[in-house]
Amino acid sequence: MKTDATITIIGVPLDLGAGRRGVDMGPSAIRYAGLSRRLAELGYQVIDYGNLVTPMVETIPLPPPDARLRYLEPITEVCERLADQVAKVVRQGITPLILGGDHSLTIGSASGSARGRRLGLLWIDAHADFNDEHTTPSGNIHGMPLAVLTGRGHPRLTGLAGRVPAFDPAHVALVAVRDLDPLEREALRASPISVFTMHDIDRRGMAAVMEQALTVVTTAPDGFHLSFDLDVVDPRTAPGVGTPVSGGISRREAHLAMELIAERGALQSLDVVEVNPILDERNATAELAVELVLSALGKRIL
Ligand code: 5AB
Ligand code: MN
Ligand code: MN
Ligand code: MN
Repeated sequence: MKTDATITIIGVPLDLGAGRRGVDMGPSAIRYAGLSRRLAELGYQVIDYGNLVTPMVETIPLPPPDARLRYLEPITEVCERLADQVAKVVRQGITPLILGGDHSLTIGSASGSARGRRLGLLWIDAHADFNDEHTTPSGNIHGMPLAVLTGRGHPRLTGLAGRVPAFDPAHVALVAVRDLDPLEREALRASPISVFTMHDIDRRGMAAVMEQALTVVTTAPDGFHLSFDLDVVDPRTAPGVGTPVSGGISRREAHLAMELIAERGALQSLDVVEVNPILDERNATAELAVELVLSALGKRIL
């Protein structure tokens, strides 16, 4: 992407897909860390669309304790509006940058970006987010978006791109995963998705893993969508996330991944999700999110 291009920021203060409060404040924290100004310094035209209206958990009925798809209705409604907004921005030739919010929002952002075109999907996350209502241990929809986007899940969610699946699993790569639920693991092993675990990164290095992952997602004809869950970074570096898992990638590995994404020149849209300012230390995770977005959009040290 040329660094004089236009970027539209869309905040999604959604936390209904997560098991705890706080990620609804992620978009504010990322903006507070200087996102717009830093993107403008890099040369981009920046349009901040503001936040989508999202329901607050206190204002809607609590789901039953055994719910398998907690808050399906309000999450679907937010994802529909987000998909429409993202598709509209894409039609104008503008790159959408979506700020989360919990990871269920990517059902909307990635589906909207994939409307009318064939994109790859690069998922960088400690988790696979590959559960459905039968495999989930929590009922939380933020553990399901990758399954939904590759065609497995509730029909209200799988169809938002205008076709099912929104993404061909042969064009999907999952990077730096280290925490899988037992049934989710079985589903992932049976799927054609290209999975690069922390073990692969330890053995082969981030550069080699990312080159291969990027080759997978750029076999799609129209570029790719990036979904970046901040919990992929080690919690010592990124403490402000809802579901921390120790043993994550370093700050430099995260930057390298983003720099290699920029070098490919095929990124069409991106989201950064799961920043939880309540659990953060002096906004460090939101600041890291900004730095990583800049690297993904072409910032160079020299
Ligand atoms: B995240 C878990 N697999 O399904 C589940 O942060 C955690 O978007 C999901 O990656 C974590 O509830 C979702 C246990
Ligand atoms: Mn995660
Ligand atoms: Mn996730
Ligand atoms: Mn999380």
